[in-house]
Amino acid sequence: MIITDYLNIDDLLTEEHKLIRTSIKNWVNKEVKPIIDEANQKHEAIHSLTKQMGELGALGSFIPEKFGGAGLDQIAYGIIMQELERGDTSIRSTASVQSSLVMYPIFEFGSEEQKIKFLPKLAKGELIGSFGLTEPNHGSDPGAMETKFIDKGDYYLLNGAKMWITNAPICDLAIVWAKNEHGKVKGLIVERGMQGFTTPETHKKWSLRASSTGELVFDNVKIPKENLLPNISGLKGPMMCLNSARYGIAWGVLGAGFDCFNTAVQYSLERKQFNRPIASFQLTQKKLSEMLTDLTSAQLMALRVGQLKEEGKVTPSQISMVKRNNVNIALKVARESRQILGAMGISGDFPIMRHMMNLESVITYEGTHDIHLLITGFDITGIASFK
Ligand code: TGC
Ligand code: FAD
Repeated sequence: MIITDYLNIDDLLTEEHKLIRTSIKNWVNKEVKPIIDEANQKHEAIHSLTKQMGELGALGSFIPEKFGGAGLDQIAYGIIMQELERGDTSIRSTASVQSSLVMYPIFEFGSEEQKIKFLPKLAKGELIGSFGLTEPNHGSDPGAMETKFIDKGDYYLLNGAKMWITNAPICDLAIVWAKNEHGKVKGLIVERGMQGFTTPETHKKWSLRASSTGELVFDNVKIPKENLLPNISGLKGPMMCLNSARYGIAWGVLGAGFDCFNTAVQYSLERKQFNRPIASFQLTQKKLSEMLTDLTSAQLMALRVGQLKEEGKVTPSQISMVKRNNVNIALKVARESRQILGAMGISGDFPIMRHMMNLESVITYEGTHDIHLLITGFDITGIASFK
């Protein structure tokens, strides 16, 4: 018995949404699930699947078909993220960085030439992108970034470093946010092979072990002028990208959460202690009931925010609320599910510990749990408490 839709939320979806879900789910079952534990155990990233995600339409699903995207709506984007993260957060991270943090800014802020040059190849997974906002000294406060570029007439000269960047070591191009000589944040497309651009890998992670994470280091990198994103200025540029990615995460973590919950239900029905299935104990049923209630409320929030986003009515604070709430619920579900499995909960024979460790990154990246709480506090009171 697999429970994924306690309140018949399917009735609110279109046939197309359901078909997309089935196709991504089947692909995850066939291509991701069989290899994902070993990849995590060995701390090996699974880039080989990126092109297949492109064929499935999972990269830039909301980008118009004219530029190689699938031209799908925001709910479809959420469903794709959910099904990918049911497999593993690493695969969802690749799809959400590529879609929301690389293709989205090129589509929204880029020139026609940049869109034609990069978007179709990114949609196919022929090019892999990364997004550089966080720096060694600036995570929650990206507005204080130190990476900067100066206008040298024929080109821009870029110096600085970004840290904790998903897919940095394998990226073909990076969307890099840096300040110009007037202190304005601008977006640059930095391409692999540009002299002075290096991408050292970050090792020894206990989370997102099947994802490649690293730095973007710029040592006097000459950036051609046509690689500046012309149609955006200020911190709101990267923040708009984050709105899209944070929304996708709110759906993605439902996949991880339900995978943990269903594993725990199954195990509790089969595992016997004191001559009874552990599912028969009231304390186990309390855990399962609370988990399903929380996951169902998280589903409804994701769907409603998706509807508002599709209608162009969503606010960044609403997205902060759903990102924070849903990641928190998924992580709580992972921790409770692990307890239900007892010692087996820490084994790679089950997905729970892997999801739990991954979610420890998700609760921090794209804005920490506490930063999103403060964004909600700001929305309620009109007083920014983070500075
Ligand atoms: P603040 O003064 O509030 O704002 C500066 C300008 O930005 C605008 N803005 C937004 N615009 C659109 N959407 C949003 N969500 C926005 N948030 C802010 C704001 O209106 C203002 O515009 P303007 O025109 O008036 O200049 O900025 P602040 O310096 O006080 O910082 C605010 C704060 C703390 C909320 C924000 O910076 C923040 O959210 N910090 C968290 C940083 C973060 O989320 N980093 C994520 C890095 S990327 C990542 O983690 C990818 S993981 C990928 C994966 O593997 O899936
Ligand atoms: P800090 O900002 O140093 O925060 C540390 C603690 O202090 C947190 O608990 C935080 O909530 C708290 N804190 C900070 N300020 C306040 C305040 N004003 N009030 C109260 N508490 C506060 N970044 C990218 O740009 N691109 C990527 O692709 C990317 N991928 C990532 C992948 C992984 C696996 C991870 C782990 C991170 C990734 N990040 C990426 C970085 C991520 O966005 C940052 O880690 C995150 O924004 C937090 O920054 P920080 O780690 O520097 O923590």
